[in-house]
Amino acid sequence: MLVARDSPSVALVGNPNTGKTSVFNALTGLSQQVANYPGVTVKQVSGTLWTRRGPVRVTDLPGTYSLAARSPDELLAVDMLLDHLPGEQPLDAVVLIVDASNLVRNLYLASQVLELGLPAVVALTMPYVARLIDRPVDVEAFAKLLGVPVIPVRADRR
Ligand SMILES: Nc1nc2c(ncn2[C@@H]2O[C@H](COP(=O)(O)OP(=O)(O)OP(=O)(O)O)[C@@H](O)[C@H]2O)c(=O)[nH]1
Ligand SMILES: [Mg+2]
Repeated sequence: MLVARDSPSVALVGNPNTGKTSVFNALTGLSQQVANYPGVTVKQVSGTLWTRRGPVRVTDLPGTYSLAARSPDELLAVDMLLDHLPGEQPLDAVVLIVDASNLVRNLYLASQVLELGLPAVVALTMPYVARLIDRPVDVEAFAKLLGVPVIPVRADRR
């Protein structure tokens, strides 16, 4: 796949089945497989997001529950984050994909990734589902708590 090198590099990081690939497809226009079960993405895939300031390299990663990887695909996601993947350029920023309907479970990885200190933004997926189950997320309070911007998205609707 042809992807701009030497442009800023951003990875989509999050728990399994949180909408990472849905966000990736929306940003890049590619059609990587999306399905409603964990473990769909098993290796890193990169694409290009065209912005007014030029191309950004966006990488979709397998899901992981923590930085202590327990499977080969989790390890790949963690290695990418820690700049341990040969041939991959270091990340300039991270987009944390957080499932609003599973907020507490997602906080474990989110806090570990934020501690790495890379510039980060949270894409809060499934906000509508969170409201349906009567657990809406206070986006402003959540952003204040994490110290990074939080953007609610309907990833499945681009
Ligand atoms: N309702 C709703 N569904 C979503 C949203 N984002 C993603 N989905 C659905 O959630 C499921 C998982 O989406 P994926 O994009 O495959 O998730 P992933 O994080 O890439 O999953 P893995 O690669 O297995 O870790 C799919 O059925 C999507 O259609 C959202 O914002 N709202
Ligand atoms: Mg995926």
